[in-house]
Amino acid sequence: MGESIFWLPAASEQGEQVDHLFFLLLAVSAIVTIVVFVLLVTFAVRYRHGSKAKRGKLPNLMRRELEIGWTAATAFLFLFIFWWVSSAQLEGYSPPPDALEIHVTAKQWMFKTQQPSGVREINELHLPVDTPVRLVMASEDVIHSFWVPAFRFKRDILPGRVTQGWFTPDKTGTFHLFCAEFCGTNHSEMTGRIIVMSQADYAEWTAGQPQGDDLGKEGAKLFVAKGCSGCHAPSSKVHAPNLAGLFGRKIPLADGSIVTADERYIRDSILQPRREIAAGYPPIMPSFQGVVSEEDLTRLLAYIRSIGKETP
Ligand SMILES: [Cu+2]
Repeated sequence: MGESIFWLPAASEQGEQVDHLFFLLLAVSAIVTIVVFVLLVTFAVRYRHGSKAKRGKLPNLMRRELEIGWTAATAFLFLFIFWWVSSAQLEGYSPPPDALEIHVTAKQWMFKTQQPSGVREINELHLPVDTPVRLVMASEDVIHSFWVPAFRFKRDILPGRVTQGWFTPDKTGTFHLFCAEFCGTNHSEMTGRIIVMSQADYAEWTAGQPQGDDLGKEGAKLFVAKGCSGCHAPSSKVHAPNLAGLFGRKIPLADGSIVTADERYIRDSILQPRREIAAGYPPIMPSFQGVVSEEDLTRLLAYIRSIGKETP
């Protein structure tokens, strides 16, 4: 379907699936509405006051079959929709491991984005086409929401938490980005552009940008500057976990449970280190709440992620 004031064509693989689902729901609603109205009008005419239509009971057998028929049919239809929606939703939470990682920091009233190469943008994001993109998002103040209508992608960005989401743009072009959560006075101006380019154009664009340090390198500097390395460096005399090889591993906790060392866990461990203590370590780490900014956290996370592949 082409673009019109009623319809914005999907520009991501996931968006097409959302559209199919939307049209299925629309068709089901339309069919039900039509059936109800046709029966309503037919019965109103047929059984109007004084008409000679038969008004006796239906035969018992037919009544039962009708009941079973429509109950089973609607139950199966809705189970099918439930299965479809939930599998699409769940897929939305498990990005492919090779997805391009984009960090987004939202604040009143802008989106700051950073590419794996270190390139930073404000209210803009350049992406290559046909490449899965994973967003790792944090807020510096209030709740925002990253909404790209053409990608059928909307995910809240919450203060105090890392949220993630992914999509695969499959058309080149420029697409609107909106904040979809009322976040203060200038919320309506919190908009931006997603520029999807061919892979070659994207490579050229990246090469032409002033290269910032990549996030991981900035994180490595912060790791020393904020004193993390004092305890977490392999040479340290403090009994603290060595962080090389940590990312993505299953970590046994002091309370007997097991967590995956993902962004959520590492972020919480920096801000609330007493909450989930790794088994075998004393709870001596101080909280870095208020000491490291949301953007610094992003850098530290990128650094810890980057050394995650090294064997400890
Ligand atoms: Cu906002």
